[in-house]
Amino acid sequence: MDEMNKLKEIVSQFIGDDMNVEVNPLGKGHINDSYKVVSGDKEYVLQRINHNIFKNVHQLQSNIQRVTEHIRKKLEEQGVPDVDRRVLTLVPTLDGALYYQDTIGDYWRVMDFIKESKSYDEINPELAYRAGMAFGDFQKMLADLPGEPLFETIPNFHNMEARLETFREAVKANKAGRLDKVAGLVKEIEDRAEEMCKAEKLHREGKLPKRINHCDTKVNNVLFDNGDQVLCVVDLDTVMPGYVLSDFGDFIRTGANTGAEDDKNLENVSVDLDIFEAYAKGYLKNAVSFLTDVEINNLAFGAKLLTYMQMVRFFTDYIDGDTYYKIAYPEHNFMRTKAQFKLLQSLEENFEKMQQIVKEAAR
Ligand code: GN1
Ligand code: MG
Repeated sequence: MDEMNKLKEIVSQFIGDDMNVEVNPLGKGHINDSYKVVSGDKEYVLQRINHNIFKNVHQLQSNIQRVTEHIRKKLEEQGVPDVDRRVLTLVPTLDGALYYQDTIGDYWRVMDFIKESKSYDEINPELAYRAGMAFGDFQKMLADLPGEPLFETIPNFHNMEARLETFREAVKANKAGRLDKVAGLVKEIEDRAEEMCKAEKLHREGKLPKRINHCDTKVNNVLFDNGDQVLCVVDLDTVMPGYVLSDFGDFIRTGANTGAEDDKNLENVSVDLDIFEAYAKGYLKNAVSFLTDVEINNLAFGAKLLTYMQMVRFFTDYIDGDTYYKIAYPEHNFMRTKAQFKLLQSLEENFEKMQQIVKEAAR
């Protein structure tokens, strides 16, 4: 069976047979494969879940189901109009399951496509302000999720100590033989290691709580409508307990970068303080009521931390021989590493200003 027929056969498990169904690639994720499906006047997103990375698909899907149902209920209670565009909706298989496993063992899921929506890779301060409010609201809505804690879909996902351990093992093993030319950057990582493990330390001391976080607050995980108002946040694979500074930091890492995450021209890469400020104001508008002083005082640190963490993750994958992230060319992970390092340096240079901005925004 060719690839397209295979995709159509998978779609039919969720929506039944449709001879005229259209399936096309969608989005820029580094992990899962996404497709847009059109069947009559209905539109869906089909995704192949990367099972090497999300080892327990059942738990993953159950998290998403709980999170989306909880948010849906809140929105309905608040009388928010157009709820179907304000939260993701999982489409079960015809047998009522939240995912489908095909004959070669791949896992698939389907969601409703959110109509007339768009995402941005680059934004302006006004959009950053709205995105900040959206992520603040997201954390707030999930604060009273009933029942068991959510599963950690990827254990130790934003745990810097664990990430550094994995990094050091990769350096030791030097599997792809790439270490010689990158020794300088290994030192840059080690020089900052202690500072960057501060969150775990604060947590152990009981000073920094874990809350339900999105854990992939990339700028393009926010959907806007045609009038540039936020519809909802998407990509809920990693919603799990974590530090709020992570969610704050990952948005700044992606949304307040004047260049791209993998920019080949490092001159393009730096922090845009106007976007930083707008996001901080929007986020804190909705979140200041439930955050502690320690959380607020560490938001700007979160921007450094998540950039450093992403640098470490790309670098680890490069040293390992590119087994985790999809790459577009052989040195892609190294380019990503260098671009994240450049951003980190810019964040370090501007750290005092960022601290001041957060302080003002929290008033
Ligand atoms: C991955 O696939 P995507 O773009 O949603 C990664 C994030 C990284 C990001 C870097 C499960 O997200 O943690 O920050 O790439 N997701 C996972 O661009 O590892
Ligand atoms: Mg993601």
